[in-house]
Order: sequence, then C-alpha cells, then structure tokens
Amino acid sequence: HSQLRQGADERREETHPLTWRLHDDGSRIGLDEYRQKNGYAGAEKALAMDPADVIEAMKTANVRGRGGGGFSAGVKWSLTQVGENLPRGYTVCNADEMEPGTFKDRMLMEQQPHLLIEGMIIAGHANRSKYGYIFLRGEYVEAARSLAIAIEEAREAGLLGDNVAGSGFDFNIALHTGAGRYICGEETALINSLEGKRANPRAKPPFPGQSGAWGKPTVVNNVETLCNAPAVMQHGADWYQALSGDLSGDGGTKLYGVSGLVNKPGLWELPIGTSGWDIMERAGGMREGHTLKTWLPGGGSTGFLLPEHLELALDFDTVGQYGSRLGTGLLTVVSQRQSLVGLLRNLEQFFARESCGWCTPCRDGLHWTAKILQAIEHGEGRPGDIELLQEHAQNIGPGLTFCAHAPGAAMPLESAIRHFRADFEAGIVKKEVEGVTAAADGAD
Ligand code: L3W
Repeated sequence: HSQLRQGADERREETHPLTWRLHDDGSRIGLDEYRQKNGYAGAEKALAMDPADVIEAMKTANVRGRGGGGFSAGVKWSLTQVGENLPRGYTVCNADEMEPGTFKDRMLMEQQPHLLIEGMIIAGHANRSKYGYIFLRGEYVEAARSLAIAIEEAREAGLLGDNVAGSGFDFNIALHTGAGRYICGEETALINSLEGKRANPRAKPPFPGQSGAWGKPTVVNNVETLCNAPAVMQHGADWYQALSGDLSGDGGTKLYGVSGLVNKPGLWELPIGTSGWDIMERAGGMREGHTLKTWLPGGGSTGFLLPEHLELALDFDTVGQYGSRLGTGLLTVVSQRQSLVGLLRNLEQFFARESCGWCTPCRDGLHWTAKILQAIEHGEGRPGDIELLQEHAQNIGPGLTFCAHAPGAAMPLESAIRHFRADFEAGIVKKEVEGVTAAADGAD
C-alpha cells in the first residue's frame, strides 16, 4: 500500500481515476474532501442522463469485471433493461474479497469509501434498482468502519435516501458483512447468502441481471469495477477507454499488485495492459538470493506462468491465451527456492475447505487432490499420482460443476504440472512402491 500512496496527491487525475485522491498516510477520505476533489460529479452527471445512455457509456468505455471474470459491466447492466414495474431490482457490490494474494478492494474501501458509493449510485440509477447492498468480507473490519461512516455522511448530505441529490431517484445502501466463506464471492452464492440461505451457487442462466436477489433483476459487480464508473461518467467513455492507449483493447486502468519474495510488495494503479515486467520493476524485483521461478497473474484460481510471460500485456484477453487468466491482477511470485508442490498443496487445501459441497466433482475431487498433493509434498507419492492429479484437474474443469470454484482450483493444478512436472516427480516414492507393485503382480 505504501507504494500506491506514495505521491498520490501529485498524480494527475487524468491518468489515475481511482487513486489520485489518496493520502500518503493511507487515511480515509471524508465526504468534504471527496467533494472538493470533484467527488460525486460523475453521479450527478449520470443521474441527469437516461439509464440506457449510462449503460451505453459503460459499454463504450469497455469496463470489464475487475473481480476476475472480465465480463463487460455495460453488457451486464443491459440485462436489467427489460420489463416494467420500475423501480425493481438490486445493485449489489461484491466486496467479499477473499481470493488468495488479493487485497485491492480492501484498499479502495478503507481509503475511498465514497468512490464506491458513487459507483453504486451510478449503477443503481442505470439499473433502476430500489436498493443497494455491499456484501463485505467479514474480516474486513476497517473497511466496514470506513464504509459505515461514509454511508452515513452520504445519507446526511442527501446523496443516499429519497430523491438522491434532487434527481427524483430513491436509493439506499445497506452494508452486509459476510461470515468468511470464499464461495460467497461467487455472485449467485452471494445472493443466496444475502437472502439468508445457505451459500450454494445457483445454476446460470438465468443470470442475476435477469433474476437475482428475491427473484428480482440484480446486478452484482466487484468493488473495483464499480469504482471505475464515476470516472467514465465524469470524463466520458472515450477518455476512459483511451487511458490504456495502445497497451490494450480493454479500457481504463487496473489495480495491479505483487506479493511474494520481492523487494517492495505493493499495489499500483496502472493502465490496463501494463506488462508483468513493468509491474515487477515497481515491486523492486526479486529479493537478493532469489530468482523468479513462476508466478500467478491474479490470485489462486489462475494458472502459473513462466518468467518469459512477464513480457505479456496483463489484460483479460492476452493472459487468457497462455493457459491462465488475468484474474484479479495481483501477482503472486514464487522463488526458485520455494516449493511449488507445497504452495499448490496449500492452495488446493484452501479450495477444498471452501467448497460449498453442492456438486460431487468439487466436494470430493478437491479433497482428494489436496490429499495426493500432501503425500507428494512429504515424499510419499505413488506412481500414477501425477496422472491422477491431471485426471482430477480435468474432472473438476469448466462445464462439469455448478460454478467456477472447482475450475478455478484446476487452473493452478493443471498449469503447475504442465510447467514443473519434475517437482512432482521428486515426491513420488519409486523403489518402495515398485516393490509392492511387483509383489502384487506376482500374486496375480
Ligand atoms: C450476462 C452472459 N452476464 C457471464 C456475467 C456473470 C458474472 C460475470 C463473470 O467467476 C472468476 C472465477 C474465479 N450474460 C454472461 C454474463 N456473465 N456470462 O459475467 O462471469 P464468469 O462466468 O466469467 O465468472 P464468475 O463465475 O463470476 C469469476 C475468478 O474469477 N477469480 C476469483 C476472484 C475472487 C475475487 C475476490 O475474492 N474478490 O475477485 C479469480 O480469478 O475463480 O473463475 O457476473 O453473471 N452471457
């Protein structure tokens, strides 16, 4: 965070729509200061526009979902534009940030709560919602405090409640804290949880925009995605789209970060499509005595990439071509001196524990995977275990489960074996098991 804060106020608003208001000391930006720095100008502009035009601007700006999915926010919002009986549905902010190695939304909520509220007002108006919810990760106590103060400030200033800023639009926001389950970050599980039900994902379609919370059209967007809406409204879609210049067809900027054995772990707002090298340079490179072995581009549910892939433009489409995906855009780097098997075992244990248990491949497959990895980590793997892991990765892959949880867990597994098979082979007990196999063969 210190990297992000450094000199933040001196940054030009034109190139850093999310972070230019931040203080160097990381303190929260209150309503007065936020307004002095053009805060709520985007919402005021949007409220004077027809909802369909707001959605068109989001589409043109090409704001893609910053939670990892990368789906167009404008297209998602357009799902709510059918039928009558307005106002009708809900605008939900997915603030259940629990992706391993990911800490971008926390920073936005702790320091810039009004940016998120402004984004939600814009989304609420565009989707003609009657209510907004922020579904916040339970452990984010400081973010909860910051948001609660900001919601109250906005309410007192007439920016939330009946007749928002004199526009005739009624909109309230409630803060809902979760109880610490990763699966609640899956949008339909989140909706079930919000309704007071067990957090099992629902089958899609229908997409939440068609039928979501309490059966009403519901838009669920990640914190960072919503925080981009004010800049799009204030400066226009073309301005926003141009921020990424020639780097990417995706519009705007992205919060990129690095964690692991680097000199300066941190978080930076950069044009989307910035290369991995550029981001690693900001992180000060690897710590002395360490060289880069592999890296995850955006959380535990993305695929491992190699050092040469650092030259790629980190946007949704480019990373997707290399057996991984951008995910949350927060890099986890692995040193040559770290055990990849141990890291993967840790990840798969996490995914196994966080499975909601609804579908069999995920409920059983993930635990089985974690157990095999544990054996390999302890040098007790059996011949055939690597092939079994590969089979598991296929059986929990896309299209075989209700939601993206297990396919997300398959991605680091499959890519780790593809790139670093020798690491796994080192944990297989050959002699002992060969003896057992020979004896068994003899018995046959
Ligand atoms: C309308 C269509 N809407 C898709 C919507 C969909 C959703 C969004 C993305 O998981 C990944 C996951 C995690 N008409 C639509 C449509 N949509 N087709 O677009 O959908 P999708 O299916 O790509 O993914 P998802 O199920 O939302 C997102 C991965 O992100 N991930 C996890 C991140 C976790 C955090 C966190 O902790 N904060 O961000 C990181 O990679 O594994 O694969 O809204 O409804 N035809």
